[in-house]
Amino acid sequence: MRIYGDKRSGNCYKLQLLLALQGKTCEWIDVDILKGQTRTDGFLEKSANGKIPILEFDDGRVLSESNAIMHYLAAGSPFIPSSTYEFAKLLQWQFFEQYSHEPYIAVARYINIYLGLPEEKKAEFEAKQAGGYSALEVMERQLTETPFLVGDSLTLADISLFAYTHVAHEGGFDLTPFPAVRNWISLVKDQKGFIPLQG
Ligand SMILES: N[C@@H](CCC(=O)N[C@@H](CS)C(=O)NCC(=O)O)C(=O)O
Repeated sequence: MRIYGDKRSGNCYKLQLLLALQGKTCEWIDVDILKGQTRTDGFLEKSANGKIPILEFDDGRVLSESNAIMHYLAAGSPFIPSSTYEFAKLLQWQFFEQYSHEPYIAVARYINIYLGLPEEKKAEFEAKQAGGYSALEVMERQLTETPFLVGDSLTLADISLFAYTHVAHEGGFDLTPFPAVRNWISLVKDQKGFIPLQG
């Protein structure tokens, strides 16, 4: 089993962090998205959507989408709550991450960190700010009530949202007005096995 990923990518870091928190390792194959390595015929044959991360099994099966891969890697672990309500809450946060958080905060960070904030991308970068701040407000509200997104302990929801929230400043976001989010970032960093994003 191997992961194809880019160590600067938050979506790929989700998997590295989850594995580290579980004390597990997995073979890792570096993919350079700026060199178009997700768009080669060989890669598209593995995963038609042409994005990393992907998890490839020894028999050739492939899983894509970071949050789906996390469910595979964490099956049966305490990172997935057993109560139906809490499990659905976990999914709620992962869908929120993909629709209301990542398209703003991760994309602004991509424009800044990967592309170096070129002049022709500045309007797009600015346009991502309002949506990103709205997502942070939603998180702040929850994290004022509970230490983790689904209650008292860390779940996949926290790992999914931690990936880009803790580097939100790289997308131009100031976390100063979000004390509960900042406290939650510290709580995640304090987890046994925690590893930082290596990019
Ligand atoms: N929804 C996907 C998003 C994956 C994604 O956007 N990956 C980016 C890197 S973070 C990528 O592969 N970009 C290269 C490309 O689109 O060619 C997930 O969560 O895995």
